[in-house]
Amino acid sequence: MKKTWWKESVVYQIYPRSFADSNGDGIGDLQGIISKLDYLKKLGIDVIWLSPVYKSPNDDNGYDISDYQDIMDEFGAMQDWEELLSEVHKRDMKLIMDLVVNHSSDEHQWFVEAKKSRDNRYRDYYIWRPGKNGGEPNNWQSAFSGSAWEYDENTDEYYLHLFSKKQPDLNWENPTLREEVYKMMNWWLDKGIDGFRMDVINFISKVDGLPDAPAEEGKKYVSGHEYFMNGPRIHEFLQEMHQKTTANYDVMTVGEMPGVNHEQAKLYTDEERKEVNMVFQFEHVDLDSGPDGKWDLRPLKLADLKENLSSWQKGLEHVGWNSLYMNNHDQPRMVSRFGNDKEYRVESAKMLATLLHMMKGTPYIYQGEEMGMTNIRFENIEQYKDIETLNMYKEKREQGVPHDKIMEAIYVKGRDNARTPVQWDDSEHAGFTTGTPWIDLNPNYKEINAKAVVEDENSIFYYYHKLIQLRKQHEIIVYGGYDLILEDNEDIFAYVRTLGNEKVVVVCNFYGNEPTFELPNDIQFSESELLISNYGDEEGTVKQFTLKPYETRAYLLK
Ligand code: TEU
Ligand code: CA
Repeated sequence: MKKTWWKESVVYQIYPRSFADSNGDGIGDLQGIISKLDYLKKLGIDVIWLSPVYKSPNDDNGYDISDYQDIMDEFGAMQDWEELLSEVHKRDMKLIMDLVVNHSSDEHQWFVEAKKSRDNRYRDYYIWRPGKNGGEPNNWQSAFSGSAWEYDENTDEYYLHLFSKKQPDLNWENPTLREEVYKMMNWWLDKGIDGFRMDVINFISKVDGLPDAPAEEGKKYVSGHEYFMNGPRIHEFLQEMHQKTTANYDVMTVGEMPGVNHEQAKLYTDEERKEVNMVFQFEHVDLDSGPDGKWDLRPLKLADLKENLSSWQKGLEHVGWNSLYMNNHDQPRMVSRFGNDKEYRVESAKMLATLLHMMKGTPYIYQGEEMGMTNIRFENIEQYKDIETLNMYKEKREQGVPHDKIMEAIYVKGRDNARTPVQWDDSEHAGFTTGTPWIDLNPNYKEINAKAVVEDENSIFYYYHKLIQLRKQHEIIVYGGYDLILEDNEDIFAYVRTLGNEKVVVVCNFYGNEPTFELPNDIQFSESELLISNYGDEEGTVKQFTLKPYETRAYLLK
């Protein structure tokens, strides 16, 4: 397996709106990020993934772009961005940008033109269709509720939007549009960025004819995902994109791919195929969703998580590459979702971090994860800002679903869980802003904040720092093989990494019980070294020990 910098790196995701506000308008910005670069350097991360900072009306907080080559007013100006890139590089870190080209904003000049007439030269940059039987062209639903089609009276046609009606899908069947995208990508690459995270990039190839999806009882609109996820030309488009842009630079690419499985991911990330370096998969963050999607809550079974993460580790063990994440701006906070954010918040945060960072792949840390930030429970719906949440709330209330039932789903799965301002210290507004924050803070910022963790040598922050250092010190953590052990144990997630005559045994207790770990007899060794643990007063040996609640240990065996 070829050694490369992006396989050996740890990435930190910044959601700029909620990261740090430098000018008191209550909205995070680029100068705010610059002021925190030393904190990130201290954590030890290598790469920053910056969620969109381009001009946007913020219908979907920047994932609706109205100018791909200019900076959002609220975040600053292009010279602020140039300063950020230079300050990141000065600290020997790298910066990757978010590429959102499945759709643009409806306020992008291309769409403003396209709406003017059916024969406008930009018309086919988007996906327009006449209505059918007096309604939408097909029965697909938008990810943000309702139909995936919006009627345009002026030209008497509908346009497709898999997300909000202000996010019209771009028409990748149009080679002129594709060339526009590649030109824009090269413009950013020539500025010296170190790669792209590609937003729902496996949605860009749709099935010809955009057929109706099979109807579902009692539903006017249905997902239709089989007609736009991993579509017929997706590999062709990704290979063309790579060949015309990133192939010419020493950069990394990670494709966000809802609905991808590990067999498909092997094709997307096989280095011989030159498509993307790695993908963000969703299977592990869908295990606690029922058949009706994310809001249909289902308790997570550890057995499912063990099976799924292991299938990805084995699936891409020799060809392709994994991303390793449990948090981002779309997912609830991992310590609340997979751990215990009450009496074992610190222990379980460290246990989850160990589980991920000792696996094979590139780890991603989401802002605030390194201090164990938790989910939020706002009392009223007006405190929530996310379009996905607000549209769902409105739709379900119209269907007569009780307020409290909807709020329960929002508390567990809402995206605003990850979008409350980063908690820098225990001063007013947690040091995020001197003004009124665009979204309320989590009141626990008094106890959970960056100042507190930086001052506490036993904090989650320094635990992540140590995990990052271990990855640099031990090649086995990056390039070693993976094997699940104790498959049937209902409390413990344990696995072994192997490289040459070395092994790393990782043991994670997922609950508050106190199970006993026994090393399988077929794992032979002559010496063992404890690499990391979250309690610090280890009893027993790697061959057998009893785990405390949410205890984790990693041993190096030779
Ligand atoms: O997310 C794609 C996506 O599928 C998410 O909408 C996810 O499925 C959902 O949010 C789960 O709650 C990307 C961006 O990460 C997201 O922030 C954008 O809203 C979306 O694309 C549209 O650009
Ligand atoms: Ca600001």
